[in-house]
Amino acid sequence: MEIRNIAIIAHIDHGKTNLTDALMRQTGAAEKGVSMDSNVLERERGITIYSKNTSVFYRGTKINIVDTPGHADFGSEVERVLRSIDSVLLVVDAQEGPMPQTKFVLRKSLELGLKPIVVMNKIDKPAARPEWTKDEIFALFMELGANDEQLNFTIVYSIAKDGIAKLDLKDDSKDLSPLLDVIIKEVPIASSDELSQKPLRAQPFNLGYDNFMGRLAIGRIYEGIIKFNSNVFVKKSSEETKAGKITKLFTFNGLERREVDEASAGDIVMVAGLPDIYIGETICADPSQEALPAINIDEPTISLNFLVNNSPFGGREGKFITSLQIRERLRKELEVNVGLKIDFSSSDYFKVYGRGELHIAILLENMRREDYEVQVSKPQVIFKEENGTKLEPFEEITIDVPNKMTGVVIEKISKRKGIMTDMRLEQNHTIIIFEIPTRGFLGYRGEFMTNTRGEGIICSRVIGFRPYVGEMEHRTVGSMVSMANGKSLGFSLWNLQERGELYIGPGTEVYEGLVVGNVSKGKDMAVNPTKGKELTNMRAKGSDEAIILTPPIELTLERGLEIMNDDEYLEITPGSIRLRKQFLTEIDRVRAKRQKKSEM
Ligand SMILES: Nc1nc2c(ncn2[C@@H]2O[C@H](COP(=O)(O)OP(=O)(O)OP(=O)(O)O)[C@@H](O)[C@H]2O)c(=O)[nH]1
Ligand SMILES: [Mg+2]
Repeated sequence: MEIRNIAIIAHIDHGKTNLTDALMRQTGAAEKGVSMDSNVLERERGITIYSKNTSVFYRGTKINIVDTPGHADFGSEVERVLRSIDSVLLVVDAQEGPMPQTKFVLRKSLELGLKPIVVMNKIDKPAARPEWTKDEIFALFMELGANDEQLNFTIVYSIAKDGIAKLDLKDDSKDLSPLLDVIIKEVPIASSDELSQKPLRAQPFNLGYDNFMGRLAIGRIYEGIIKFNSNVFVKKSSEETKAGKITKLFTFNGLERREVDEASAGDIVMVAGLPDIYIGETICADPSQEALPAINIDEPTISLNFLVNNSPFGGREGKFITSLQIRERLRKELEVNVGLKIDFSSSDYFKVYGRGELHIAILLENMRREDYEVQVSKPQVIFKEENGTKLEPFEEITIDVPNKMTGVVIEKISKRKGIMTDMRLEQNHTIIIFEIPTRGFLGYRGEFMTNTRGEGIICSRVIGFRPYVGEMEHRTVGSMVSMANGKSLGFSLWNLQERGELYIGPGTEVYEGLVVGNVSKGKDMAVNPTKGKELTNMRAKGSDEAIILTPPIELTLERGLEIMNDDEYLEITPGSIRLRKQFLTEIDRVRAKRQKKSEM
C-alpha cells in the first residue's frame, strides 16, 4: 500500500484538530465524537498540548497524519515532527490571516524543503476575508524566502468544524474529499519497494510510556523493514551504539494502535523494547550503517525548584507528598517530556528546566490531578555563557490591541526592555511586534490584560539566546501576608480590599505566612484576615450596613506562577493553589533578608 506522511501545522486555534478529527471521521478511521485532543487537560483547555499521530485510509492509500500543538510553548514539538514527514497542511484562519506561530512553523517547513498545502479554514466566519488572507499568506511565503516551487502552493478552503473543503470558494462541497485528493496528488509517496529492500533505518520523533511495555518510541521507517522480535541496534548521536530487541510493534489506525508483525519503509510505527531510546536516534539493522541526521531539541529557557509541600496544610489533600514520590514522578515525566530537564542533585529540591510557563504549568496540573502535592519557587530565566559573553533567552511577542491602548502598552513593554520591530495599523486595532528578553516578559501577561481591559491579544515565542541586556528595573507588587491562623472573615476582608486585590474569599482557612492578596501601593504588608468586628455596647448608626465584597482573584496555576515573588512558594495540592511566603513568620523573613544582605 502507498503511504503518505503529513503534519498539520498552524497558529493556535486555527482549526488543526477539528480538521484532523473530520478527516478521521470521514475516512472511517474514527467514530463521531472521537477527538485527537484525547488528553483530559487538552479537552478542558480546548488546546492541543501533545503532538499525536493518526492514520487514515483513502482510495487505497494510507495517510499518516501528525496533529501538532499551536501554542508557542510547544513549538519545539512541532519542529521535531516536521523532520519526519513529507508535507504539511498549513492551516490559516480566513479572518485572522497568518499569525506569529504561522510564520514560525512555515519558516521551519520551508527550511526543510517541504512544499506546504495551504488550508484556509473558517471561511464560514462572518468576518472572514479570504482575498486578504490569501495575499497575506503569499506575502509571508515571499518574506520567508520560499522557492518557486514552494510559492506555487495550492490553497484549499475549508470549514473544518463541519468537515467541508473546496478548491474554489464558489464550489458546492459536502465533505473533505477535495482536500484528500490534493493530498494524494501533491504529497510525495513515502513508500517504495526500493526503499523497503534496503537495510533498516528508522528514527523516533516522539516518545511514549506504558506501565507494562516501558518506553515507547514513535518514529518513521526511512528504509527497510522493521520486524517484531528482531534484533536491532540503536545509534546514539555520540557515536555510541546499543543493541536491542523490538518486543512490540504497532502501526496506527485512527487513534488506535494495531499490533503488527512487520512494517516497511515510509510508515510510522511505535516500538517497545528499547528502554533508553531517545528522539533523533537511529534504529538500524547493523552497527556499520550510518546514523540518520540528528533532530535538534530546543534548550529550556526557564527553571524553578520543586519542593516537598511543608506548609501547615501540607499533606491534607494529596496522596503522594514525599520527596521520594515526587522524585519518582519526575523521573517518569522525563521518559516522555522531551523539552524537560531535571537536576536531582540537591537534597532540598529538584531543579526543573522547561520551555516556558505553560510547559511547566501543564506538568504541575497533571501532578495535582494524580494526587501529588508539591511547592514550587518562582520561575527564573536561564542564563548561558558563550565565548565569555553572558546570554539570556529572548522572545518575540505579538500584540493586537485596540488603537487607543497602544500608547500604554508600548510604554510598559519598553520599560521591560522590549524593542518594537514592526507595527501594523488595522481598521480599529493595531498589531505590534516586539523582541524582548524573557526576563522582562515574565509576569507581563496579567498586566497586559488589565491595561487592555481584556480586549488585547498577546502571544509570544522563544527566539533564542542573545547577549544579556543588563539590569532591569522590576516593579514588584507587595503581598498581603496573613499574620494569623484561622478562618477568614468577611468583615476583615472588607477592610483589606481597600488596600489591594484579594486572592481569598470569606470562610477560607488561612495560616500565618499565607499570601491572601496583593498590595496596590507599597511593599509587603502583614494583615489579619481573621479579625472580626469589635463588639461595643453602643450601636453606631451607619456602621452596621451589609458589607459588599469584591469577588477575589482566583489563583490558577499559571497566574500564581506569574505573580509570585522571589521569596514566595506556590503551594499546589489536588484541591488548592496557594501562595505563601517561604518563611512563614515575619521574624524569620526579616532574619532571612538580613542574612541575604550581609552575604551580598
Ligand atoms: N467558525 C469556525 N470555527 C472553527 C472552524 N474550525 C475550527 N473552529 C473552531 O476553532 C476553535 C479551535 O479549533 P481547534 O481545531 O481546536 O484548533 P487547533 O488549531 O487544533 O488549536 P491548538 O491545537 O490549540 O493550536 C474551536 O472552537 C473550533 O470549534 C471552522 O471551520 N469555522
Ligand atoms: Mg489542536
